[in-house]
Amino acid sequence: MKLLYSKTSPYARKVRIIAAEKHITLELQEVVLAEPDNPVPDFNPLGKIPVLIMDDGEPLYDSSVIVDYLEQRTPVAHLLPQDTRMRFQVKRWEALSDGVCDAAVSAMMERRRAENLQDPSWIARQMTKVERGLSRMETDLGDRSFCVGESMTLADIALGCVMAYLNLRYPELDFDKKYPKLAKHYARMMQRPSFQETAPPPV
Ligand SMILES: N[C@@H](CCC(=O)N[C@@H](CS)C(=O)NCC(=O)O)C(=O)O
Repeated sequence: MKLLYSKTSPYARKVRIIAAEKHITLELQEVVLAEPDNPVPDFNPLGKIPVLIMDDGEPLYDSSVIVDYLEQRTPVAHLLPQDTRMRFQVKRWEALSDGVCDAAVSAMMERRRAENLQDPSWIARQMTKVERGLSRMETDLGDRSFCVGESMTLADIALGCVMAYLNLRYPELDFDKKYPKLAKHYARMMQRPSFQETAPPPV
């Protein structure tokens, strides 16, 4: 199986961590989305990464679909609880984490436009989603070690990818200081090889 990815994509990192935790080997193909002839649209009409190309050539996207596929592929290291209520709590953490990333990515794209073309109200609207999401997660995590239950799940992985991405793209906002429980959680996750091996390079 081949994963189209970039080193800074938080969604692709989530998939790479899940694969590492479940001992699933993925062939990695790094792509540059800014290059007009990048292969991603051939596999995902939305032109987004990650895309998983399965052994028979069929592509899977988006990241939450790929995660479900990897989870069902092997019983090694279950990252979604069997209990239905807990399972949907984990999926909600994933949705909130991905949604915070969506808003952060959207604000970042707007900030990259020429200054006279930027819409500050759009950036503010997206960053409000980021702050509301982080604030909810800080409250919900509290002083617990894991987002849901007593062991690591997809929720912890998705949350960890958010914090790293925000620190990479918005270092000046010092989210670690504002959300210390989330920062502590990320530091704990970073003790795992799967997190260390997939950490985004400094930009
Ligand atoms: N919901 C998608 C989001 C993926 C996404 O937005 N990826 C970004 C890279 S971090 C991307 O491919 N952006 C290119 C674009 O939107 O055209 C997922 O979870 O896979």
